[in-house]
Amino acid sequence: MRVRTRSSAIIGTICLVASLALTTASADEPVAPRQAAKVTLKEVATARNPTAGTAGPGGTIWIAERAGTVRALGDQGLGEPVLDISGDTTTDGERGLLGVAFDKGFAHFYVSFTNLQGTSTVDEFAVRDGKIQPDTRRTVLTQTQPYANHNGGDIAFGPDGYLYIAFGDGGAGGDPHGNGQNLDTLLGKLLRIDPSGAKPYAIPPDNPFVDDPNAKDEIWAYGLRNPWRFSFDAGTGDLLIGDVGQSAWEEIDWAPASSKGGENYGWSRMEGNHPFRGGTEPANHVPPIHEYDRNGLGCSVTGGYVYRGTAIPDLRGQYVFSDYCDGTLRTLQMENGKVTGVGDLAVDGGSVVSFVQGGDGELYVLDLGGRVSRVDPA
Ligand SMILES: [Ca+2]
Repeated sequence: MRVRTRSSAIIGTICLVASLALTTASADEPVAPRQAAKVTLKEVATARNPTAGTAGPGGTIWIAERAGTVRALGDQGLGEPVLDISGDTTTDGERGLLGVAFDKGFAHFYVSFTNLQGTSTVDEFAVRDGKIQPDTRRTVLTQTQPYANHNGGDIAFGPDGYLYIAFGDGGAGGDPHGNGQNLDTLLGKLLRIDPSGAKPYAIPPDNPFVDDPNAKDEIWAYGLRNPWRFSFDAGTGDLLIGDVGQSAWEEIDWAPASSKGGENYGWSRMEGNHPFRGGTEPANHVPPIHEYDRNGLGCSVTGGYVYRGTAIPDLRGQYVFSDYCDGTLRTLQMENGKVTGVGDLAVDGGSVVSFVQGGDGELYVLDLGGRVSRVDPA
């Protein structure tokens, strides 16, 4: 039995915890609640344990299924697999096919999965005329995993044209290897690479740690536990990360489009805004823009997207996210990286494992149980 809390659509103005050096403790002006968006979930397909998706060529949505297949959703529904790597992955622990992405112009398709040894792997395929070219497959990047959980695995191209890869801290519990704060490992990080710049990939010259011999050049941001889903705001270019908490606090992290990278999101010295197991707050800690505890709102945050579609005008500019354990679709209203209102859309997406943003900006919700739903106006 899942514990569920239905909050009112707009809880109202909230003030962020003002305990952090980066936060100015000013009395925020109250913000008038906006008209709550009225939505419904329109089931558009049933997939087999969908885990991730991305906008594809020709207005399609490409859906990754955990066991290793990818299928395209179009006007005729969900087609036969356009890719099958099920012989190269397993679904034990938190493993499987975990992320998919196209580069600009749909020239290449990328898959992020754990291989038969559990190693996180990002592979590339060339795409011609909207079709994957299987014989062009190559491995871009790998990362061995000490445990079967916290693989992260989401991938997406940023507005800068670089490929971002999210990796969890390696797993077990409490980050036993201290990977989150260790700049000499790719675990517990958000990476930024240029897969077209060299083989297997190039490092963007303005990555934040390229001049630090003790830090991996791929790192864009660090201090992450299990950044299961992240996205870029299609309107502003801002980065939003849903970082799954250990046992107490689920969080949403944020960086502006103008960021030069190098953000330290705190794990495992901090869980959300709270010192973790006696940890001290890093001086450069970037606190979450939003956190919630596990007293009813869920147990594992699923990051989503800032809505930039046209079908639901009242939802425009709001960040839509959910929780795997409580599939209520929730919203953040934001101004310049500050949350000015939290609410929910009063619809249940099931075991929400991921969101997908269509090429038209409309949002889809993936229920690991199979349902693929579009967020439609009610
Ligand atoms: Ca954090």
